[in-house]
Amino acid sequence: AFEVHEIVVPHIGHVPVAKGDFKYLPKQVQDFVTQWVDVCQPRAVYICDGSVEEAEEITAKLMERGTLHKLTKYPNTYICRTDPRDVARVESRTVVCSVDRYATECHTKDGAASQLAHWISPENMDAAMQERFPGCMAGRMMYVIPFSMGPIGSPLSKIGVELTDSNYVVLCMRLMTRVSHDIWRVLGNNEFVRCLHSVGCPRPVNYRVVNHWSCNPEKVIIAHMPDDRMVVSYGSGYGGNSLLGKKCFALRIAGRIAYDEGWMAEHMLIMSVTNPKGVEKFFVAAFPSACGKTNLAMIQPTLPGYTVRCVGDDIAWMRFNKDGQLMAINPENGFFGVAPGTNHQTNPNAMAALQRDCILTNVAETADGGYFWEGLEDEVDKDIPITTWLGKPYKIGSKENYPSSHPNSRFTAPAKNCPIMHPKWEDPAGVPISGIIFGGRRPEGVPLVIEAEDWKHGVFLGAQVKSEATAAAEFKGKQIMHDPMAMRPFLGYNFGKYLQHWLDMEKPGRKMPKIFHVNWFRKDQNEKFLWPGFGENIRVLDWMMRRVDGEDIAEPTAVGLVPKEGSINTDGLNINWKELFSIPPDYWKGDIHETRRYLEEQVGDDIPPVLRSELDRVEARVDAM
Ligand code: GTP
Ligand code: SPV
Ligand code: MN
Repeated sequence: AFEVHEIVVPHIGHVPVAKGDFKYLPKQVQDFVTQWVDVCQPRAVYICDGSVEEAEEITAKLMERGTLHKLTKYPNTYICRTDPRDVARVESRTVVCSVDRYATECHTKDGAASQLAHWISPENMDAAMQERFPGCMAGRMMYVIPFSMGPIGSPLSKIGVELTDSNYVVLCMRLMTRVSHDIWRVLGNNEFVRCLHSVGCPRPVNYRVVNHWSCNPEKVIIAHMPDDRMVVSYGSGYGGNSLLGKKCFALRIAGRIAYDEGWMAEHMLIMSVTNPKGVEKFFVAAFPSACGKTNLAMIQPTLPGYTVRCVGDDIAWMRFNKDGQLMAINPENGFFGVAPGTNHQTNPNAMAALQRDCILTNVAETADGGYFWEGLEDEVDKDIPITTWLGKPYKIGSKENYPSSHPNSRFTAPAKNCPIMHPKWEDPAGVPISGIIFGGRRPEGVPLVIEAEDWKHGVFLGAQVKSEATAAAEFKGKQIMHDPMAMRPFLGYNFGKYLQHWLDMEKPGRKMPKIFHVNWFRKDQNEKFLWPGFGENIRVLDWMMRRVDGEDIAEPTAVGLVPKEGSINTDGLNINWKELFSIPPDYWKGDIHETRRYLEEQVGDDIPPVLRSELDRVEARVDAM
């Protein structure tokens, strides 16, 4: 005879804990999980520990379901095709909740709709959640992901917990942030950023799921509650909409924390350049989405004797230390980079990072189990059969089923895969910043590089940033859009206050970095780029380094300082200097008036007086051109 022992599965309410020890979680996390288990009603709860075994288990599930597909050419590398309706950030459904509308939005002129952060009232926020979250995880697993933005336990790092019903999100969060069991110990009784995500497809699902990718495009919302340090996202599984540590936490919520605490959270790469004399300087650069941060952060310099090393490619957290030096850390742990255009010519260091342990989303696949996208034509067998991101056959050079990959298809790669990571990329003290670079896609009128006259003028240069729309969000066509500081989609509070915060960074005793604006994307009459870009951008970085050292190689113009003719090394390039650096008066008159119109409409009475006087000053000079 034998006794039957009941296996006791721990429960949260009536919901079983499938993995992990709920009792081990800090009390405030237990409360957070319990609260949302009650609302979302998952079939079970899975507490992630970030281990390799866990990733293998989840990967196997995703392969079984058909969401992930193994690429046999590279170890531990997978391809994922989303529902074609869920391929980019959705700016129009990204909102910030505050009691006071003007904590989030500016006092726009005549009540014009805000393009710089979208406000949602607490009442409408409650209603939006009531409509979506009750029962939204029915029949699904709720994953509890403990993560750190920045090295675990470092004083500048911040901890978040994401609850999600997407196992794709679990795998990507493991690559993009630090997910670990150690988080619970480091967190102790402290507060954390609360992140709640659901694809919005409770079971039973009574409609066709496209590509085994669950999402709910009609009901998408990405909402932020900066006062509660909380992010709520529903309906999309894509990148910036679902990997809540990234844009939602590290920019929108952290931006607000940074405002309160006197530091900065910016959409910036971090890199260093070492010149042939062995002198190293660090730069950060803010370009709008899909405008070249990843590429610049990893460039292979074409000038001999120069070395570039990468600290980060998308987000910088920065603060002045007690010596008045601006220090930057990269809060991320991986790259979520634009695939098209990436190849061994343009970005060999990214290609090196894509040789193992990656997830590729919405790219094409070659018949021999490799990845393919626009830009890799010369790196695969010309006749090889290709399957597009939509599952259609494709041959290189053919118009049929072109493009093979979605223009916003992306790779997710661990940072440690990149061969030029800076030895200090995880240094808790950060790296010292000498220069801040703004830029955008400006086919017309804007010279290769402009240097700000001082900090105030630099803040104005940042506020002036515009760029052609890209596939990173839902905008159609190549319209030129304002994207001040490359932060339009990522603001978590009133943009006028954000500008004032930038101005307030300048204080006696602080070494203010020089500020620049670059444009790799100016075109000639035949629509050809005037500048070769990529590795050749080292020539502009070299000029900036010399400017940081005070070399007399810049001359004043109405819009800022520009290189004296010949002061950028263009040896071996076939460059039309005049065209590349010209500042056409008519273009700039139109542009500065349009910028005034934009700032007066969108920022209105919230324009800081100092910034308004910069606008007046530059406009008067341009009008006199
Ligand atoms: P997010 O990840 O969306 O924030 O974008 P990002 O700023 O990191 O952009 P990324 O470096 O991925 O560049 C996007 C596209 O711009 C790619 O298709 C690149 O090939 C192209 N690109 C990058 N640098 C240059 C350059 O110097 N010249 C030209 N012509 N194109 C470039
Ligand atoms: C961007 O759009 O700026 C990105 C990609 O870096 S996402 O994470 O989707 O925001
Ligand atoms: Mn980005």
